[in-house]
Amino acid sequence: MVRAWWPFWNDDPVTALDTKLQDVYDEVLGRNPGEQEFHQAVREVLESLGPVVSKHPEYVDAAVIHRICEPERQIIFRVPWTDDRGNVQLNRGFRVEFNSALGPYKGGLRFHPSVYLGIVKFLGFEQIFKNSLTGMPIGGGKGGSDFDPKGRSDAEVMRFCQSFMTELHRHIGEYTDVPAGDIGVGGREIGYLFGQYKRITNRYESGVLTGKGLSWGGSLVRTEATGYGTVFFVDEILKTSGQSFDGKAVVVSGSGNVAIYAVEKVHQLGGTVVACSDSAGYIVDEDGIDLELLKDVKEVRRARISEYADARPGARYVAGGSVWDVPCDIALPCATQNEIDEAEAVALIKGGAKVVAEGANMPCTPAAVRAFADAGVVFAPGKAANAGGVATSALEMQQNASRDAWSFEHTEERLAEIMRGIHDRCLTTADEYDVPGNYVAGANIAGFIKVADAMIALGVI
Ligand code: NDP
Ligand code: 2IT
Repeated sequence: MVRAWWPFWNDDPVTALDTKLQDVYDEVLGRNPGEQEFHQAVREVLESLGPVVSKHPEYVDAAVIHRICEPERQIIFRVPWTDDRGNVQLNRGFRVEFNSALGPYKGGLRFHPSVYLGIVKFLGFEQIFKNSLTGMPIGGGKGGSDFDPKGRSDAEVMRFCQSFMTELHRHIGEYTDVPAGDIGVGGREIGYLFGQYKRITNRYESGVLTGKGLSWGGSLVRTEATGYGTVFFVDEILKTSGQSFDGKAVVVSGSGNVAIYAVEKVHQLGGTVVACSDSAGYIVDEDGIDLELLKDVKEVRRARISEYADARPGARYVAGGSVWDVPCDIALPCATQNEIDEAEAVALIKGGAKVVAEGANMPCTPAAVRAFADAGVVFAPGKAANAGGVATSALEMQQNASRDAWSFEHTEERLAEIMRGIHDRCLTTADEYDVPGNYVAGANIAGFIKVADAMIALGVI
């Protein structure tokens, strides 16, 4: 169960910022009132950039940091649609095209009732640095709607997606902006969105969306990529101390796309996932999650995680509560932002966790990240650890551009290689800036520098 978000850092000041960075942060607060998640994401990056601006004053002189915090374009639109009873429903749609210095805007669409501009901006901001870290030619963007797909029929989801795309189509394109999935948006939604794009534009433009089905331009491994990639990243962390997943107990939060394929890869690498969750509660299965049953409950039946425990002898369901109370060696938060605050971090540390890697975007609050650092828990931020999803989206774009389709083995090997590359880039950069082993600083600095250099090269635009 994920708790309501709490504006913790206002009362709990963290690392002081360099004065020039504080000016940027103050401006971000002033320009974007009430968008707490966006403030949090910006602050987290700025806290890593102190040594960068000392070494490279040109980033401040050219106002690169100021510019990187301001989206290039923000689109907000009305999404009316008709439900199965004939009632007209209304939602709000968003697309924030944050930064295109490295390539077309790239990032997912989230359909969840909590979505508002501040969430889309935090996700779009994170996406800039994540996409940069992948080494692929993709800028950063994000979108979504406050539409709640839960309990809606396929026909309702289709009508919503068609209405959403009726506006979105004029803003996206293979060379402009390439959306994909995120919370509440999977293969079904991408299908309806792609169908409507094709119908309106009369173009079979495969490269306009990623996460497509295999028979209509999708890539093998894209469904698995985020979860697999997170586990590959942890495998690299474990290798640095001569360890592996073998015999390790793992707790995963969520039971959606990222969580399910994280479970699958942990099991393939010899670990045991003993618990996972949804927004209503969590299940504990000491024998290891039965993946086929989990997929049946969540992917086929779209049911609640409690039904897993109903069908599995030996498993138990806990309504509400915190999945982080379950002892483990490795924790993979794969549900949503701010799901681990200080109290959950302390519970994890007490339960024996030695590595925490973010499969979700910003699931750990700053207080949680500090608690992990103080306890010597290795912490891998989402920008690095969950970049496998968007990296494989870029591989899907490559296949679309060359009208090719790669094998599962080849694509998975490319993903593993990309994750190794991100891992090594984080550590090399952390060494270079005298913060050895700090994956947060390594990811933020390496992600930032590539975008900042491109922005300087492209002029004041
Ligand atoms: P899904 O919609 O497939 O699954 C989301 C899971 O998280 C569900 O189990 C859901 O439970 C739970 N969850 C979502 N929102 C909340 C909430 N507010 N409170 C409690 N539980 C919640 O999404 P994904 O697996 O695709 O995404 C999970 C995370 O991974 C997100 O942070 C996303 O941004 C991130 N991510 C996703 C990528 C992708 O390729 N899909 C790539 C990189 C990061 P319930 O069903 O009960 O709502
Ligand atoms: O947060 C993310 O990286 C995603 N939701 C995937 C984005 C993508 O374009 O594949």
